[in-house]
Amino acid sequence: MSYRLYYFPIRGRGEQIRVLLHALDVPFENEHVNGERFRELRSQQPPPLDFAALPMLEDGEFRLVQGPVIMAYIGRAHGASPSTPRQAARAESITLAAEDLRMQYFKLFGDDAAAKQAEFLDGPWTNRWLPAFERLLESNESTQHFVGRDLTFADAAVWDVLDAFSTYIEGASVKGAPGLQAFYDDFAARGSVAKYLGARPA
Ligand SMILES: N[C@@H](CCC(=O)N[C@@H](CS)C(=O)NCC(=O)O)C(=O)O
Repeated sequence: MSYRLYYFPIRGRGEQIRVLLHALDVPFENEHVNGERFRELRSQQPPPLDFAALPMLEDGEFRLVQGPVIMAYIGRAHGASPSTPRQAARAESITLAAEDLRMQYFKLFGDDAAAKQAEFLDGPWTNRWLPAFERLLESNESTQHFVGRDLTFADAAVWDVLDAFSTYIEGASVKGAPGLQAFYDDFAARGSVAKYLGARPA
């Protein structure tokens, strides 16, 4: 039975999961949850959504929420999670950092979006986040990955949040961090990822 991913019909917090599944060539079904369906899911008893929020991954009878944990679950199930406890913890730590950055990203819309975005790009984006990710890549044994020598779920999590900024925040790019830029480009060029990116809706 293939996975079923429940998320709104946008990229948001669901996209890192879609990108990871494509990177691993793992088949899955998207359930694009509209407002009415979301209300229905929230009103069902017992509630399928533990915390009344999406994304949710269904794996047969098993349902899992919390994006970063879904990423780790898929990684562990499909050989994209480090084998030692320390390296696995590093991958989780980096995935949660990507989520921290994503939370900053969500705050950059709405009232005064242009001013908030410019301030973030001049400040934390340049001074904190790009150097942190660049440093992690440089200190890893392979500069193509964040942890170890092979693809892990942390790579997909970081790639996706960088992609959200690059796509939707005017002026955001990873050009100032050459190692990160190379990682970003290499990840997007992976066969199954490139195929998905070429076909996904805007
Ligand atoms: N920590 C959770 C956050 C989940 C979350 O806040 N999801 C949002 C969409 S990105 C949601 O369902 N919002 C609808 C609502 O809270 O009513 C995760 O990473 O999955």
